[in-house]
Amino acid sequence: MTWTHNFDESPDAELKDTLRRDFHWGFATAAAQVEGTWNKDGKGESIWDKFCHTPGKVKDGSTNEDATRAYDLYKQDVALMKSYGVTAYRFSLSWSRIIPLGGINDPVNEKGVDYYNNLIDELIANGITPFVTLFHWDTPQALEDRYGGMLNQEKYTPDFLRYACLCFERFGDRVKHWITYNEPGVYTLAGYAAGVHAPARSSFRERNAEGDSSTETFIVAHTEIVSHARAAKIYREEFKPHQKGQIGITLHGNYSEPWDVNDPKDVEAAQRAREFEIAWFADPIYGSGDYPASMRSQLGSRLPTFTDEEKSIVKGSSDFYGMNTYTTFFVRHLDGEADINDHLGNVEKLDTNSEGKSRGPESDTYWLRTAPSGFGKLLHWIWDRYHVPIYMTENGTTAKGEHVKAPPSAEVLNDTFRVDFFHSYLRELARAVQDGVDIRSYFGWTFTDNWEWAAGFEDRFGCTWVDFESEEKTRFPKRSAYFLGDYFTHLIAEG
Ligand code: PNW
Repeated sequence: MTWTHNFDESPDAELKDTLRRDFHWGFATAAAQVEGTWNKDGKGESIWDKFCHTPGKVKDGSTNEDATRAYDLYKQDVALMKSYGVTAYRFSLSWSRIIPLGGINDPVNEKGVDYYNNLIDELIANGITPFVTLFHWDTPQALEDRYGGMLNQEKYTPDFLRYACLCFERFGDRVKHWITYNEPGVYTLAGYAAGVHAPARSSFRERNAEGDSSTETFIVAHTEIVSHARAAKIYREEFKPHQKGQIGITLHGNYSEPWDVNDPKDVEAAQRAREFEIAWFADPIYGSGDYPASMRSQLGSRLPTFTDEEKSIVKGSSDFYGMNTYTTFFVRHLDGEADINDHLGNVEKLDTNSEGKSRGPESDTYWLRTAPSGFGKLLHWIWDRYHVPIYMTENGTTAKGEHVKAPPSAEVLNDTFRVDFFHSYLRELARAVQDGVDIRSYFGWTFTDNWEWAAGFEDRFGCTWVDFESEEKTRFPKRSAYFLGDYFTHLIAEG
């Protein structure tokens, strides 16, 4: 079944040909969420493999052993993406598939390298530009066991750099768009502050046996920022001159609106919340070169400091701003001293504002509501503060009622809720471009329904419905996949 869309009327008519001719659009995925083949063809264990085999950690009790079987079905997937009209595909490499034990002196798994070579070749043969993320949360378990993974910056960094170099060497002749880390913030907040993601550490003993949310969260973030910068430096010095690619980092960030726009404390709190969530990583890399003053004043010495040498390589270490964003929250200030385990900036995040206005319609994911106007404001906020080209690397939603038995009905596949989400956000994106914001890509999250981390298979983010019960993980296109193709044809300038 296909659907065609018409954009001849206002306000879409005014947005025609707004995006640059070489604008990239497509879908983003992550290795641990789609590949499957978790322990075959030489792949080593990652922290997510361990996490999902620990009872009680994943909502539906599932594992990612098979996921969508993207490892086996990559040719079929590339053909399906091509039929959607994408021009680019963002995927991540599984570190422990390439170096099963992860470390600088550990052996390389050539079968893993072959898999990514084949995927990259298949994409290029089909006219699809690969965007490659080195790290999307799946640290090799062996490194966690050896020295505590990213908690040990000194031991971890050489291991990460060797992995990064190997990837530049083996894939960089064809990959011209590199992303070092996906959402270093969500990795550390969920894995070390809340303890609900791998490696499952926090101060909360009812949930995690070990960890300290008040310190480890910031230590791990520091390791990510500095090792990103070292990888970028090596790429720029040793690979970029002949490979001629770009390298950067992808940060998460939702928009924060004041709960009461007339209360200066809430206005300040909203800005502080944006700093704790976004500027935490973005200020050192794109801005002042250091952590925001608001964070230093709340966290004191629990927030690490950059050495002069670190500062000099971190600032300017990303060629572009890789941006993942999903939603907006209303933010109300809290009085008194912040809790020791606070990571938000001593604020409360709410679904309605002081006038009772909702932040948007509910999806099938508790934190995610459709909130396009916040997205438009966020694009301006990032552009005004950092002034670097923005690559949108993830954006998308779940929709209620899609968690059904196969085969899905025509009604389920006609995912108007997701179409409305994309439509409203892309209008904001195109308007921001008209206002002068430099945006160069958009990757929908995500290509197919997949294994949504601790939410298991219950949160379906795909533009393609997947029958997870079937051996073939049968794919059924949803309307939103075709919507994106049609709308980008309208928005991207011709020729
Ligand atoms: C991203 N938040 O994570 C990840 O990059 C994907 O792997 C993931 O599947 C996708 O978004 C959907 O969850 C996020 O709470 C998780 O704001 C949580 C948030 C944002 C991004």
